[in-house]
This record gives sequence, C-alpha cells and structure tokens, in this order.
Amino acid sequence: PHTHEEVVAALKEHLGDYRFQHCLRVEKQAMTIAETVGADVTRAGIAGLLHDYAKERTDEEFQVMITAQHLSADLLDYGNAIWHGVVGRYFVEQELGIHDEPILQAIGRHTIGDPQMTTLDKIVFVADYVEPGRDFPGVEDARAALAIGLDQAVAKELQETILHLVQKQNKIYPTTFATYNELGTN
Ligand code: DGI
Ligand code: FE
Ligand code: FE
Ligand code: FE
Repeated sequence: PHTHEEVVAALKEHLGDYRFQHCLRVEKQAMTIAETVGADVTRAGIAGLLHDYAKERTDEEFQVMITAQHLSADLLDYGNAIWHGVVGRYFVEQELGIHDEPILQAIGRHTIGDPQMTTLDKIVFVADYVEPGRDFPGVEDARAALAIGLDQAVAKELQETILHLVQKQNKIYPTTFATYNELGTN
C-alpha cells in the first residue's frame, strides 16, 4: 500500500468494523492534537490510523513475531493488551512497508507509553484515549486535561489507567509504571 486510501483498505481488511472506526477517529484526533501543539500532522495521522493495526491477530502470531524479532522473553508473560502495540509495530512495518521510525515507535508505545515519550508518542497515546467514541468513566477528565495541555492529558491518562488496572487486579507491564513515575506524578 502506498496511498492513504490503500493504507485504509489494508487496515479495514484486518479489523472488525468497530475497531476500524475507532482507528479512523484516532487518526482525526491525533491530527487535531498535532495541529494544536505544532507537531507533524501527517505522521500523527498515519500513526493514529495504524495504532491498533495488529489488535485482532492471534496470540500465536504475536508469539512467533516475539521470537522472530528477538524481543524480550518477558513479553510472553503478557497478552494481547500489551502485544498489539509493542509487537504490533512489526506487523505494520513488514506488511505495510512503513519504515518511518517515529511512526513505528508511536504505535509501539501507544498502550504502555515510555518514560522518554516524544511529542508524537504522546499525541497517539492521548488521541487513543480521548477520541470522541470513548465514553468510559474518567474520559471527560482526560479531555479537560488535554484542553490545558498534552502533558497534562498524558499524566491524567497514566493515573487513570493504572488505577483501572489495579482495580481489575491486572498485571501491569513495567514500562507502564516507569512511564507513570516519569510523566504521571508531580
Ligand atoms: O487498544 P485500545 O483498546 O484502543 O487501547 P490501548 O491499546 O491503550 O489499551 C488496551 C488495554 O490495555 C486497555 O484495557 C488498557 C490496557 N493496559 C494499558 N497498560 C497496561 C494494560 N494492560 C495490562 N495488562 N498492563 C499494562 O501495563
Ligand atoms: Fe491499542
Ligand atoms: Fe492508549
Ligand atoms: Fe486504540
């Protein structure tokens, strides 16, 4: 795929309609944030569009990719929630031929963040959380934080996500904690 239309068609082929529509909303939301903060709107759009490209792959596909790319074996203790971004970036690169590292990195970091997140990483991280289709408790707080600034929205999202994961007694990926310590606290 080369044109925007072809990338959209490839995405649609790999996702159910609900998640495909979410990706289109994240694309728009990411472009809007990029415009506001003066970041690269085109990169933000592509990364937003493709952030969940690999979300509907099987566990086995991710396990094979983790081995093939020589990624940390610790990843195998997690599941789709972590893999679809951290490992999903390799599906985007290999299947769509997108080799732009800032875009791939933003996709790779969209769920767990990173203590050294770039502005583009933050844009995709937040756009995914606040896109207009989201209606979970706390989303209004995140949108209000975004109205103040991107870093404020990142902090709010990290705080809410960790609270939510603890409430559900989910395992938390170490990078999620490291990101919270760096960008989610005062
Ligand atoms: O893919 P989306 O649903 O659009 O959103 P996402 O990729 O930001 O988050 C996917 C899920 O992963 C969401 O329920 C929050 C969860 N999550 C975020 N950080 C962690 C996590 N789940 C686990 N187990 N550990 C984490 O550190
Ligand atoms: Fe995701
Ligand atoms: Fe997210
Ligand atoms: Fe998403």
